[in-house]
Amino acid sequence: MYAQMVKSEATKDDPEQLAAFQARVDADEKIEPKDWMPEGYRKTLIRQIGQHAHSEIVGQLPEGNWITRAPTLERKANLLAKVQDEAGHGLYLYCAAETLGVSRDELTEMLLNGQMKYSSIFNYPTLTWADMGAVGWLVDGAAIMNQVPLQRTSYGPYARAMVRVCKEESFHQRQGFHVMMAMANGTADQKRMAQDALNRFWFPALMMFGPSDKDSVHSSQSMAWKIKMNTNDELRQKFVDETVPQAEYLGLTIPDEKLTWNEDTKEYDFTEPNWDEFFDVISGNGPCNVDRINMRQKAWDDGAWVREAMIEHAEKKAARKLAAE
Ligand code: BYC
Repeated sequence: MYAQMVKSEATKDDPEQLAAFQARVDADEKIEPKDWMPEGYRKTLIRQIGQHAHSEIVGQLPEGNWITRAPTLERKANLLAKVQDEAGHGLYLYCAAETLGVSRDELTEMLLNGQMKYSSIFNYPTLTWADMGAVGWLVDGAAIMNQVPLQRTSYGPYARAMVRVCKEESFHQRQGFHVMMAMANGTADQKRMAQDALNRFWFPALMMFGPSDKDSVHSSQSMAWKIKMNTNDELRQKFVDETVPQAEYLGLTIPDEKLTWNEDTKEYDFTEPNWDEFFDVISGNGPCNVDRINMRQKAWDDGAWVREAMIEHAEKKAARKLAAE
């Protein structure tokens, strides 16, 4: 079922149709839901948009965990709004995926039975309030780095969803940085907590961009179709280059002894994340994978009566309309 729906495969499409499609993509024309598209293009989009939507929804869990424990009313209101925004992002993205002929229920089932992935980052726990700063600063920061170019992606509904998502993510990144500033300039204990959060989230944030280019299975085809605009390593490098000065401004130390400015490349040299850990986490063995999926399963089960009531209501309404005609 999953293989049929989202796994890319050697395409059997007509070469002329394929060439015409590629010419449209190369000319930066947007592909819209009713346009002809190669089956592999459709499946790749369902996989990527679905995974992105799931990440937004699962991503609410580590932060939602801190709403009741925010240190001030203002911080609580900000965090509440941020988590609510993530729900909205998930909904725009599920809607974009639905235009490709997959239902939200099917996508959710594939998340719950392990056939679809969500971002590796959300399998790490949020242990202290400083983690809310680190998540906003680094996780939303990495998400923006990846998503700003996706506003130019070839599939119209995805590109348009990204415009709004990016506006909100940039607010999220700033609220995270603001929390980090308060902690880094606070008491010695607060500064220690901020440093500890940076230590724990740095390498997982670098992993968000995906495996190194040599191990990325989808990049070349996805980039040819403009489903992806940059390679994983390009975006990771950009993230490091932009984030290092921010850490310096905070007076915090990036936990990488090899981090050095390279005068020749005009980029930072840095240590790669532990890729064995990354592959282990995306195979379901990270610290919080089981908890996250159990929470989503519970929410899905608890919401069943609402979905059923909505469908029944819609069916009754349609029957009444039909009877009146
Ligand atoms: N986590 O060939 P590759 C957010 C998988 S969070 C889990 O390079 P691709 C947010 C990949 O799926 C960010 N799995 O793949 C922020 C593939 O496995 P399958 C969500 C990962 O797709 C704050 C395999 O590894 N954003 O928004 O070309 C609060 C090989 O990788 C990861 C998006 O999803 C990972 N980090 O490139 C709330 C952005 N990396 O599917 C929410 C859109 C790789 O063959 N997505 N894998 O079994 C993308 O840009 C791309 O899908 C990726 C991966 C760059 C993530």
